[in-house]
Amino acid sequence: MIAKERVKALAQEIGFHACGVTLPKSIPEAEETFEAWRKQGKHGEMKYLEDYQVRRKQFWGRFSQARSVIVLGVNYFSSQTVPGTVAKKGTDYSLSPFSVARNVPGTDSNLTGRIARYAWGRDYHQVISERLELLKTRLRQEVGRELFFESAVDTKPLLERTLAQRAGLGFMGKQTQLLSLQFGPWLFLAELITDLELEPDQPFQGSCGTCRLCIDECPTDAIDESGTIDARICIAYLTIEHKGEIPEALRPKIGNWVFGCDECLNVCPYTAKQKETSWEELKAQEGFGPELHLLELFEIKSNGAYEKHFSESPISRANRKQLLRNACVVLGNLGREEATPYLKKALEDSSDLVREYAEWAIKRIQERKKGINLFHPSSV
Ligand code: B12
Repeated sequence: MIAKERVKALAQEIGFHACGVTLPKSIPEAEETFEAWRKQGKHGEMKYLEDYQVRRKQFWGRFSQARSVIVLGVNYFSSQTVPGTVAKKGTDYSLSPFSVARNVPGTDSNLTGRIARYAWGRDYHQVISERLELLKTRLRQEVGRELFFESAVDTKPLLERTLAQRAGLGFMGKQTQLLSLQFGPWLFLAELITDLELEPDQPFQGSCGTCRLCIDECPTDAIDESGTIDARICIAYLTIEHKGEIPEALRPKIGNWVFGCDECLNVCPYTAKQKETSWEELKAQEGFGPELHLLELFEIKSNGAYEKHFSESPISRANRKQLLRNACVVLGNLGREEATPYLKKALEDSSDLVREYAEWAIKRIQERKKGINLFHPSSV
C-alpha cells in the first residue's frame, strides 16, 4: 500500500506541478455533453472523436483491474514576450494593417506568424511520457511489487479535463480549459490509470461567474454561451487539425496565428496566475519559440524535409501543406508587399492547396494596398 500523499510527493519530485486522484469510471454528465457536441458536428473533421464514446467504453472495459486514476498537471507557461499584436475582434484587417504587424519597410524581419504557447518547446507528448515512465518506476520501487499502469497524454479516448476537475486540479472555464488556481489555464494534463487503491480527491468546485471575456474576445466567436467550442470555427482547430479549405470569411480573423491560438487563454483573468515553467524542455529555446518566419517555410520543399524539420515539435501535428496554407493566410493578413515574390514562387508549389492559398494571399495583399490608399492615405 501507498498513501495518496506519498504518490503526490513522488509526482512533485519528478517535476509534475499538480497531482490529484479520481476514480476510473465514466462520468455521464460530461459524456452527454460530449455526445451532444459531436452530434451537432462541432468536432468538424476530427474523425478520431467520432467513435470516442465507443472507444472510451472499450478503453475502460480493458482495464477491469484499474482502481484509481492519478491525474497530473504540467505547467507549460513560458514567458518569452511575443512581438506583434493579436487578431482583435471587430478589427477589419483589410483596412488596418498596422494593427496586425509592425510595419518596417524594406525588411522581412517581422513577416512572422504566431505559434500557440503550448507548441513553443519540445513536443509535450514525448516530454510528459518520459516523466510518466519515471513516476511508474518510482511507484513500483516504493510499493515493492509489479503494478498495473496505463498512461495517457492527450491521445487516449478520455475526457481529460473532466477527470482533472474530478481529481481537484481546477475547474472548467468558459473557454473550455481546465483553470487551475495555481497556474491558470497553462496546464497540460496527463493520467496514470493504476490498480493502486488510492483515496479519491474532492472534485474542484469553481466557476467563471459572470466573466465572459473569452466569449467576447474570441476573434471567430467560437465559444458558445453554454461553455463549449464550435471547433469548426476555432482558430486552433483551423490551423492545426483542419486539413482542407479555410472558409474565406474566417481567414482575416485568423490574424497572425500560423499554428494554434491562445486568445481565449490570454484574455482569461486566471492567466494572472501564470508562473514560469520549471521544465526546460517546454521553454521557447528548446523548440521553435513564439513565432515562425513565414518566408523560410516556403524553402521546405518536401514532406520528408518538413517532417524532419518539425519532428521534435508539436507543430508536426500539421503537415507541410497545412502549415504553408496557414502561412499564406497570415501573409495575406499582414498585407506586406515584400512577401509577394515568395508567394509568386509558391504558385508553382507541388500542392494544390498551397498554390491556391498563395494566389489568395497575393490578391489580398493587392486589395489591402488599395484599402490603404483609400483609408490611410498618409501611410503609403
Ligand atoms: C479535441 C481537442 C481540441 C479541439 C476541440 C477543443 C475543445 N474545447 O473541445 C481543438 C483542436 C479546438 C483544441 C484546441 C485546444 N486545445 Co485541445 N484538446 C482536445 C482533446 C483531444 C479532446 C477534447 C474534448 O473532449 N472535446 C470535446 C468537447 C465536448 O469538450 P467541451 O466542449 O470542453 O466539454 C467538456 C467539458 O467542458 C466538460 N463539460 C462541459 N459541460 C459540462 C457540464 C457538466 C455537468 C460536466 C460535469 C462537465 C461538462 O465535459 C465535456 C467533455 O469533457 C483534449 C485531450 C483529451 N483527450 O481530453 C485536448 C485538450 C483539451 N487541449 C488542450 C489544449 C492545451 C488546447 C489549446 C490551448 C491548444 C492551442 N493553444 O491551440 C486549444 C484551446 C482551445 C479551447 N479553448 O479549447 C489541453 C487542455 C489543458 C487544460 N488545461 O484544459 C488538453 C486537455 C490536452 C492535454 N492533455 O493537455 N483541442
